[in-house]
Amino acid sequence: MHDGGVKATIRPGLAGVAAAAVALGVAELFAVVTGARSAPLVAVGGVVVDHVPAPVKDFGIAVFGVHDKTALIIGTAVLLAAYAYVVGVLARRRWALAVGGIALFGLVGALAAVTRPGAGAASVVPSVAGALVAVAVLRHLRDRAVAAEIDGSGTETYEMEEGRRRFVRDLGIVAAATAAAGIGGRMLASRRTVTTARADIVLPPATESAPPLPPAVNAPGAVPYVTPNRRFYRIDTALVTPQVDPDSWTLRIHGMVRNPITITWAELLKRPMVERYVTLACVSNEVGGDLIGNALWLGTPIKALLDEAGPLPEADQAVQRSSDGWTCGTPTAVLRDGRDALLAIGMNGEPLPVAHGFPARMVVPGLYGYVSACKWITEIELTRFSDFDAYWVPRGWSAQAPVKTQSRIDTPRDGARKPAGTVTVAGVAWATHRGIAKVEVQVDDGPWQTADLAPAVSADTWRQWSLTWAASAGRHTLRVRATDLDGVTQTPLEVPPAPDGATGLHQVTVDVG
Ligand SMILES: Nc1nc2c(c(=O)[nH]1)N[C@H]1C(S)=C(S)[C@@H](COP(=O)(O)O)O[C@H]1N2
Ligand SMILES: [Mo]
Repeated sequence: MHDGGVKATIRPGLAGVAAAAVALGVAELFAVVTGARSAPLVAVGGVVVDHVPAPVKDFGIAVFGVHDKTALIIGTAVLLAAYAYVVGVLARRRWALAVGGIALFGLVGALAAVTRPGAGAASVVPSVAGALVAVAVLRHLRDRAVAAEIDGSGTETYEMEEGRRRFVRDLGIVAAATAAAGIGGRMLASRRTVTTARADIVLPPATESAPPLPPAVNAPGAVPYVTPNRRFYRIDTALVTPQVDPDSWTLRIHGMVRNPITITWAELLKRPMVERYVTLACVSNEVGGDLIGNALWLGTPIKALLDEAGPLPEADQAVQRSSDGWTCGTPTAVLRDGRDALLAIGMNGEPLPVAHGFPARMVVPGLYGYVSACKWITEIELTRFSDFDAYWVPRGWSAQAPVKTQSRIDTPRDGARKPAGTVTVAGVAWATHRGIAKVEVQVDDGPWQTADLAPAVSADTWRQWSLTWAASAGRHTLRVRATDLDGVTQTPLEVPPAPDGATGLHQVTVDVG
């Protein structure tokens, strides 16, 4: 048996990867104390999220959905493993260089962590501790790996075999320690989440209830008028969901105001609370996409709070800031024009789910989420559009973005097969805050046929629509368009989501017969 050049790099390489893994595990443990966002993988991932170049228009644009984030963390981990492998190989002959490699890793993690919004000096601790542990572990495993190598004579000795056994054993111990640190860190961190605080909350009764729900379209395959929380789309830049304890939460309204105010959770609960159905839409929604949902929100009208603070006349932008430093800017005038712009604490009868902004978020009818719907909100700063660009603006998105008139076919699905005869075509249409006046469906190149509209509780929600179609055998294309209450019909012109929302008509192809 020959233990030649290949294995001579494999063992040190594995030692490097193991050292990196245990470093991350140890960092995770320290991050229990210093905050989840100070863990190096999350901190570096956060920096990457914030610096995705604006021209990368097809990647994650104005959105980081749940999947983008998982992909980012896995991608970062794979890159790190490759780096650690090289450091491990270096450690065999050029120890100082390997230590330099680890120091660089620690430095990058520490720098990322300490520059994240809300970070303090302690944020460097997980990266530094991880790097120190990595040096010790790598040194030990490297010695084991070297002892397991065949020397120049090429003959295998009992010592070498024993050395290999020891290497494998110690690698196993390191792997177990990594898993223990990682899992332990997770378990400890989950005890520090706000899930328990949320479970203890009793929402105040609404001082004004939402109108009763109108009869809905219940065709099989139709999307319900109210989106259940667990099915509500989730979009944000947060790699770890912010944990904001209501007991220490405050909302500060400041900047260009006559009377800066700060309210606590207890004070918020004493304010008038209205219940409103409002449809929330993401600017990154493609035509026919599902980054939209309708919920019953419980919240206090933000207008009254702003009025107390007294924005100066020049303050045309209300910048909302979340606990993790994300910002969005809403025209001050929109928040005060009488629409149901809410500082919301309840969603479909429950406290806000943590992923949807617990304990408090903004909901503003008529504007895309990235310019209005700040989750985990802690601050509203009155300023001017000419003085401050919120998070997505320097990344190529419009500073102002009312929701465009859109419609979607939910049933039949694209590519469906249907027997000839009567087929119910149904979907939703929205022009939030303007309201939907009409929905029409076109089969192939036929005339536009007017669909039935379900009643909506207000202009601030989407409307369900349906149409009975006498389907003949063959392949058909169904197309939908909506007209809003301003009389404007949805444009067939196709534009992508950037910079201020996609347009075009949704269509599905159905095989009948
Ligand atoms: N703190 C914070 N709030 C945020 C975002 C974010 O990245 N961070 N994204 C916004 C965007 S782009 C949208 S579309 C909505 C989505 O809200 P939801 O996840 O509750 O559906 O939240 C908005 N509020
Ligand atoms: Mo969004």
